[in-house]
Amino acid sequence: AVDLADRDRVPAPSPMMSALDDTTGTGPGVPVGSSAHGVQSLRAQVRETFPHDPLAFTQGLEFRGETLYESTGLVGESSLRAGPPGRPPTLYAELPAPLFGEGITLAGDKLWQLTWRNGIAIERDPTTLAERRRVTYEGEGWGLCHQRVADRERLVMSDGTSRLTFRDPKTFKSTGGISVRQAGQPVTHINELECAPDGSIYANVYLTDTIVRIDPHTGAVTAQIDAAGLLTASEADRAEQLNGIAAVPGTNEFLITGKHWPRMFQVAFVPA
Ligand code: DDQ
Ligand code: CA
Repeated sequence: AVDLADRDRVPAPSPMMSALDDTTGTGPGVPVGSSAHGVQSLRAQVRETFPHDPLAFTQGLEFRGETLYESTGLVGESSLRAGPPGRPPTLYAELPAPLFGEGITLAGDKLWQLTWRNGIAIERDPTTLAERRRVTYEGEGWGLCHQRVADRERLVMSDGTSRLTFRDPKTFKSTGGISVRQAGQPVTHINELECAPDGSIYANVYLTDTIVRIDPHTGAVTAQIDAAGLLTASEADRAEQLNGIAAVPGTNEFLITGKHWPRMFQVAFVPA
């Protein structure tokens, strides 16, 4: 069973975390103005667009340097790709049936890739994508990200519920977790994750065009981001859900896309 006590510690988000928060003078987890639950309303402002493989059923997205890593799902179509954003991947690994690929994250010299209902996480070499070993876990695998903490590190994993499980990046063993809540209510279907440089966790909410920003100490949603309307109507007809968020290194911006989307969007989260 997952121990929900937050035994891990992460530093409080930096007061300089992003220009966005300067609009309120507060950071994640701090109530904004007189709003009862301190949830900021933000929207995704497009700064740049990139092509995206419309055959990719996107399940995980993360940058390291100038390399974008993307995992895809569906049985018989699951993969892991890496390369410059918007270009054909320079590295490609298949994930054969019956595995259904899900979230990925990089942690030092390891890349972890989840599977949906197979109960298997795969450790790979990020420089070649070669599989090193497999570990098992209970429950479903959805999103994954990696946080550097002052003197240690942890993985954060979602499973389709409101729970985020913390894991040791070396062993994949559970070290605790939190429950994502907004206005006191659990937020379920937490999907692809991004551990941002400011310490907060961003999450796609499955079957919605909403991204939530989560305080990693408490699980409280501190911002709700409306990312609807990025695709044209005809693009949206052929595409599925928004899923996939990656912090763009050296910026306050994010790359976001979706399952079978023909484009990716570099966006800033600005007041709605
Ligand atoms: N998840 O990525 C949200 C975790 C799961 C998406 C599942 C989409 C259904 C595809 C068809 C399933 C066939 C077993
Ligand atoms: Ca991500």
